Amino acid sequence: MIDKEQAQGLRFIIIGAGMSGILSAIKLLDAGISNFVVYEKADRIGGTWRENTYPGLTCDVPSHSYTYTFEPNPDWTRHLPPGAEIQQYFERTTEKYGVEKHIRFNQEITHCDFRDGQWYLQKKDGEMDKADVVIAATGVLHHPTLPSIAGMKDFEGSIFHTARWDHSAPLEGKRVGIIGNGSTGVQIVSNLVHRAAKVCHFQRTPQWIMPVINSEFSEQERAAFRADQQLLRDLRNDPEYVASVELFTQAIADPDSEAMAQIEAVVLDNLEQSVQDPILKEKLRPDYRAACKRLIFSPDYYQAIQSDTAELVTDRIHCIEANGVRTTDGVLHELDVIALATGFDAGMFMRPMAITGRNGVTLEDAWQDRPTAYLSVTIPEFPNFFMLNGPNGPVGNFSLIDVAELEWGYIWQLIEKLRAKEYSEICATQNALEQFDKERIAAARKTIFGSGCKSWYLDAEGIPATWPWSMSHFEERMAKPDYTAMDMR
Ligand code: NA7
Repeated sequence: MIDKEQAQGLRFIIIGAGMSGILSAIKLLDAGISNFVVYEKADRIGGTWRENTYPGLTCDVPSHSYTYTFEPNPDWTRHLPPGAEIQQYFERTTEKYGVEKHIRFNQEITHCDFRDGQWYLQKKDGEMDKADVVIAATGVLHHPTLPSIAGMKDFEGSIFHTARWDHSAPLEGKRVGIIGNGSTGVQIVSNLVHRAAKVCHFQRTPQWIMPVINSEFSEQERAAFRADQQLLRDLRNDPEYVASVELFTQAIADPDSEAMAQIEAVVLDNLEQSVQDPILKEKLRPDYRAACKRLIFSPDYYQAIQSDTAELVTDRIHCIEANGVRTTDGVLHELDVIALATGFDAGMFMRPMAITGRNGVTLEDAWQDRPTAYLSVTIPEFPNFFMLNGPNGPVGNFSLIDVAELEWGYIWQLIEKLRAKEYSEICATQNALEQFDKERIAAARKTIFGSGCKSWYLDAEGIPATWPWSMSHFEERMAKPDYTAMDMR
């Protein structure tokens, strides 16, 4: 039994008040720990769900699975949760669990330095704080990538990245250009074709589209969920969804599997059946394998792009001019608004924070070749510094909440060793990371992500940066730390 006084002696700092930072705070409070703060650079919680507010924003994971296991939500209105509802869910949950009073808003951490057994954190305003344990819950996709297209500054209408949506720009009856056709661009186009006078979708590379039904939960169903928690638990643990994640991750790991053949057949059939015009169909047909880029789950994109208000533009963009986008065929696509759905710099993780671990080792040293972390949560020479949704974890068409909860379970077991004062510094050994990296990279090259396409899953060398094995394997690895892989002092 850990002495309460002793345990309270450890001070925790969580960086980031998004999905995984809130999770960490709730878990600490649940364990009776209140000696912590959450630093958040923005003025509200929510992370990616705070920053993205574009029209049509939807999570492509089923609502009841994109939910903390301990906080089921009877009020989801649709099978796939709209972004605004997710933001509200996190706000409600933050309040319910009393996390808010631990959060320091508008406080960006710029430096973390490990000295004399403690982490010293410096904020942008120069103020310092210190902690025994740091949880980096800084998110994955939060640094927008702006394209370098000539003339962007000359555009006389509104132009912005989709994660910085300018809600003052009118859309109704306007001519809107969307550059990029990842999940973001596809969701925006599907929404805007019903509102704008014209939607030009600029596509550089076609995408495979997985059909999905996004039906509403009726008021009756929601009342039933409110009345019976078991119904919600059943939905959360829906065996069909759980099996589909396992099958999907197995398919990613083995592109020659029957599971991958099934995925390929479904997306191909979707294209063949949904798009009538043979010329448009060929423009939309990818020349790489399904799921190589993150699959787009969409109930209505093919319908949207065939509507009278939509135009798919596949000629390369030459430049942006005062009145629109000029493509290399010489055509000027006249526009009032341009949304840059051009994605994010997925290799940033905690950066631009400058982090220096034991013996002066910097994060830039540690990540010289690529962002890496042992089992995605710990880096050698960065003792008591743990990451949620860090590099090399599972990513794909499934819930990152589940991934963060599994990672927390692992991290917590390490923290318990610190709380019990068995050790004062814990991180992965260099050997463990090297071995993990070797095995991970060899497997990652063979995954579908490495089968010959460009995507945000790839690192600077073109190697998939993700967990290359099945979800059940990740669960096994997260269940109990392998202490021989840990440098514990
Ligand atoms: P993605 O999936 O990274 O998509 C970015 C899109 O932007 C993609 O279609 C790119 O084309 C396109 N792009 C990027 N730069 C340019 C330039 N310069 N010109 C034309 N087109 C360009 O980002 P999303 O925001 O859609 O989704 C990110 C994730 O958020 C998503 O996977 C979910 O996990 C949630 P390309 O394919 O590279 O030819």
